[in-house]
Amino acid sequence: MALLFRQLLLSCLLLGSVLEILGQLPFKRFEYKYSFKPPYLAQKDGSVPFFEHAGNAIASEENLRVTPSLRSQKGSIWSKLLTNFDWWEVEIVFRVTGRGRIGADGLAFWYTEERAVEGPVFGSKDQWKGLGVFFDSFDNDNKHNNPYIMALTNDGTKQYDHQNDGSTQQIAGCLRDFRNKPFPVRARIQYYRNILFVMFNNGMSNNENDFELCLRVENVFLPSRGYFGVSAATGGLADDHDVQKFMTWSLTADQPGITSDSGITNSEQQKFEKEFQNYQQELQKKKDDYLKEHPEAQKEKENEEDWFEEEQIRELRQIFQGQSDLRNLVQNLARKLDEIVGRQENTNSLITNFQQTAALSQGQHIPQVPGQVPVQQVASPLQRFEVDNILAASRELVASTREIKNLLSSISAKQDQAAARPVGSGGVDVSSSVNELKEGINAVKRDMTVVSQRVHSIPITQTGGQVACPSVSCVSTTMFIAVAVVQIAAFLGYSIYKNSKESQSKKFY
Ligand SMILES: [Ca+2]
Ligand SMILES: [Ca+2]
Repeated sequence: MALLFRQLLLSCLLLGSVLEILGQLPFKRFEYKYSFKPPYLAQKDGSVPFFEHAGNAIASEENLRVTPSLRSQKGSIWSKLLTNFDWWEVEIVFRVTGRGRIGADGLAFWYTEERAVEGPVFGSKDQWKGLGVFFDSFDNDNKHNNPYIMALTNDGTKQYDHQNDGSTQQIAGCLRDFRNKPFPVRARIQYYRNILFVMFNNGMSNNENDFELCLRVENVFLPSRGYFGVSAATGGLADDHDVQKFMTWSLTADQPGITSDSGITNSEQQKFEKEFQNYQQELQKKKDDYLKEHPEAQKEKENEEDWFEEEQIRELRQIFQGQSDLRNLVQNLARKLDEIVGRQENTNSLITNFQQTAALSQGQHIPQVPGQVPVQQVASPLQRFEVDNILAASRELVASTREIKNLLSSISAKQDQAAARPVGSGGVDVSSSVNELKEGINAVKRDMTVVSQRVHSIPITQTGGQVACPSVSCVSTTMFIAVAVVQIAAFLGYSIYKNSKESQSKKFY
């Protein structure tokens, strides 16, 4: 009960906070001048539009290798333009890969007043003014807490404490492994109304929206305008640090173009969109031209991936994809179950409230609201376990009815048997035989009496003073005994015949 109540309370709180968040959700606008992504991330000359990369960074069509996996490398890429919006969200899609179990040093995202100055903090300048979000691979302080993600703000006075992995300087952080993942990892860094959010997708699934919260800090005050940058460094150990996408959105409280607070109107937005489309078309045209000139390049590119995928890796990838799909399915199921449970609990609480208020307001609860109560009763959803109980009970009922039926039919069958079975092996049959015997004997007696009466009633004809036998017929004693014996023998024979017939018929049962 307490658990149920707690769940209910939690879901209510969650709903409340979701509604609150929905009310506060900013409007997003993609800022292509602060973004890069494939295809055609880099142009023919190796430059990235609106960005500038430096150090050991190499740009290709598909990604930007901030550092290759060589010792003591430093590389960076910075937006050329200063931001022209207050709040923003940046999503970086990247990979940190190395052959070793441990890698170094890490990758950093920057939003700073200054740009493109090489230095010791993941390849960039120390004592920065603004925000750094570090993906620190190497465990300098040996606390077994790396790879680690952390956010550090700096007003230009603090020096990064490399030896302790900046553990005392961070404003927040989370322990997440981002090295050697099957899919690119993603970090979503949002700065809106002085709240800093970092969401992280650990690249264990190919679901692009599989983000989890890494950190959330309130009252973060960053320079109102700044440059975006990414830098990376390697040390004695080395990883490849590859950025595949860097996407920026400006965030506003009001829908752009409707109010003038953000200074952006509908026409401006359309202008930007058109400009972006033109740019994309131009880029596409140039690429197509290039491919026309070098058709072999396209083929090589297409086949490259097949060449590099070994059989084992492909198998592993397929297994992993299967697992990921399963995981997604399970996650979806869990989400749906939560949803259903939440809905049921909400409905239950509503019904309980309704019943309580109805009971409190009036003693005559049901007729008071004739239209609603039956509807509520009909609509009241049963708990899952209640439904199960009812089903189990009905199953039991059916089973017992069946048993009773079987019992009844067997009883009636036995009755029929008993009725059809004329003689059993018990004393009843013997006594009936005895009775029949007695009756037979009685009949014989009666016959004898009748005969003797007849004998006595016959008029005596005197022949010389002697009583003579009647002339008609006169039964002698031997004759009488012989008749009696024949009768008894006949009766016994019939009796034996009857018994043998019964025993034959019993064999059928
Ligand atoms: Ca470190
Ligand atoms: Ca550490």
